Amino acid sequence: MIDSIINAFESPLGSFKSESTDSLDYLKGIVRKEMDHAYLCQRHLDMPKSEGSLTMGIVFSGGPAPGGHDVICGILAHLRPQDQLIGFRNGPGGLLSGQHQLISSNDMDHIEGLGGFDFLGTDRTKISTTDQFDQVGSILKALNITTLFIVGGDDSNTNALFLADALFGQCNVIGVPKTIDGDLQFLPQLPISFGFHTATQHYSQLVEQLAIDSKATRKYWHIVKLMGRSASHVTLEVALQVKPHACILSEEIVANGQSLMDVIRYFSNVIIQRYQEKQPYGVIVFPEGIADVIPEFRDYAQGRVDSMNKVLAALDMNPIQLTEVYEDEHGNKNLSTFNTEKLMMDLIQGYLSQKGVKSDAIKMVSHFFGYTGRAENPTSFDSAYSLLLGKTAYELGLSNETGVVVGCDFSNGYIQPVGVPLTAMLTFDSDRSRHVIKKQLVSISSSSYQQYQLAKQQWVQQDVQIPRHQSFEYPHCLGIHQMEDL
Ligand code: FBP
Repeated sequence: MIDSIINAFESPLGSFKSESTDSLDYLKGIVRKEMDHAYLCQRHLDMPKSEGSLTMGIVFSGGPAPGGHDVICGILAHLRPQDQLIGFRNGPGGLLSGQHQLISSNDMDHIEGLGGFDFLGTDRTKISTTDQFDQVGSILKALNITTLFIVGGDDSNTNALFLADALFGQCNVIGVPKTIDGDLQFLPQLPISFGFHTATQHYSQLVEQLAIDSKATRKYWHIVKLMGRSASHVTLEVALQVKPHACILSEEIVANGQSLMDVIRYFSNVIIQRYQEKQPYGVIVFPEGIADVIPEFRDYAQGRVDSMNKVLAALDMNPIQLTEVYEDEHGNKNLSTFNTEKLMMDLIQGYLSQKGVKSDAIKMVSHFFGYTGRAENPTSFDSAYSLLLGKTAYELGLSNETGVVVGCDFSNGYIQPVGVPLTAMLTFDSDRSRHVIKKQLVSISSSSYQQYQLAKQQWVQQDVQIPRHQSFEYPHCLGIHQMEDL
């Protein structure tokens, strides 16, 4: 598989064609009108049409993800002598204020295969007002940039589409799919963003190391929160690899209508079962996103502490005070900095002592694995995939496409780079009263979720084994990995 991705990267530059001759018209005023023309851009092997020189811009947007530097290298590796690439520093905020630098092929020596986004930096500024579009338009014009690559997730690609619409005819805007959360998807043409595989491999290793340590010392329960804001793809992928003794996903909580007490009871019962079997240790895993779906946490995040304090009172625990909860410009809450892992640990401890488990019988340590996964050097898969995404973004630029995000269809057994029209991914968000690109959550009818549900009961009694499990060479969601029996 990785060889096929590399071959696609090394093949000569091709061109992209939309399925209709009026392809470039589909975007005009699209966000204001209806999105009834959404043509997939298919790659062809003939050379791109644009023969003149091109100045292109690139900006990282949102949280870092491993592979961003390889996206740049993917462009640089194919850059024609007459073209140039300008990088905007510090994300969309830096784009708005025109912070830029020329990127040369010499830069590849330093950044290829390097994790993080620190070569250019990033931020989460939302670009949505007419003034902002005009501002970006004049900065791009001054630099003679006629193609802009926005490397980002759902919010950033929402930015990309609105900007493509506003700058139609002046500058093409092309998205490159990034996010460790794995929630930017459009099946089958865009099954995965870069960064997801590396982050989940990184977290899997850390969680497995806790499992190994706890098995050796038989002393601690490790309560682990994993990054992944709305969707639980990260936790699901880690769980399928490491098989923690207990795990819960946000989508599972919603599907089962579970309350905070239901979740505490579930975790505590696993601990009690293992305690009775003389295994007073283990690993519990959950995503940070549970804070957005468990009703008591949601209330808490919205500044209401009563329902949380009712649960605490029921467990004979002291009430808590509100900590600061804020939202970024796109409406995302700071769930990573929310100390849910510690709170969950205390709640479980409270429940156990109510059930008569002595406080020294079960010792717990809480953990949060998040930011480090975004800085890890990309896996072979992410590195090859990001290079291909960069090359494909460049080909789309040469083909004069706009309002598309780079995709790659793996579903037919071969690698098919495509351009996915961002309009096809839009949805109306009634909470925010605007069109946005929808985050794709874990589907409870997906085969990964079904496997997880079938297996998790068995994990309660299982410990890590020697020899260790094989790490997933490819993201599980692509369905092309060799999976051991669960
Ligand atoms: P993106 O969607 O921008 O890729 O970011 C995802 C993420 O890593 C989430 O998993 C996490 O909740 C969030 O970023 C943390 O953001 P911040 O860096 O603003 O604390």
